[in-house]
Amino acid sequence: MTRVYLALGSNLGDRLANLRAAVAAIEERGIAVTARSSVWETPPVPAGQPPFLNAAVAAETGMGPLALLRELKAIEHALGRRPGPHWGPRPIDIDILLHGDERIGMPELTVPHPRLTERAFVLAPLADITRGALPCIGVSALELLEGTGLQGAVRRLAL
Ligand code: A4P
Ligand code: MG
Repeated sequence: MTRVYLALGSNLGDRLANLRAAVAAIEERGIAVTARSSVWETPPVPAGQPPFLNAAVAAETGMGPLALLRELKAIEHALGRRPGPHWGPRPIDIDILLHGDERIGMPELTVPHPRLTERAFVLAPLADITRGALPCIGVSALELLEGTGLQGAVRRLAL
């Protein structure tokens, strides 16, 4: 079994229901969720679209990275995600942040997630469920979050 960290984001429809449905679907597909962050309200990047709710979960899975990506894409589709503009509004986005200590650089999958270290909307939830140095990265999510200078822009909604 491998410990993975997933980032979830929604800025269309019932955002909280979308996040909850995504976590339920992840578990239904046999990916055992072991920790979940608070829900955070975050300004959209880039601006000009509705604000996001973001969260992160830790999970244990026997799936390899590509099999996991396929499952997550199927969940996104089942929850109403359809191809749209890159970085455009979406009911649900599920990204693989980390997959054990694997480094992957394929056209369809980059792990650790390439923008992980610079995004408060990823790091604030990730800091809820991790302590100490992140695998592959060697720095804690909290330190990275402080480094963004954007801590004040994201807001914790619920524990
Ligand atoms: N892909 C490559 N690496 C990964 C990975 N580690 N995890 C590929 C998941 N997918 C990965 O993703 C496009 C392709 O990236 C996938 O087909 C997969 O093969 P997508 O989800 O279809 O499209 P996207 O989300 O628009 O692109 P991307 O690159 O995932 O965007 P980001 O960087 O995730 O940005 N602002 C706030 N506040 N909160 C957000 O959650 N999210 C985005 C999306 C932009 N702004 C945001 C938020
Ligand atoms: Mg994505």
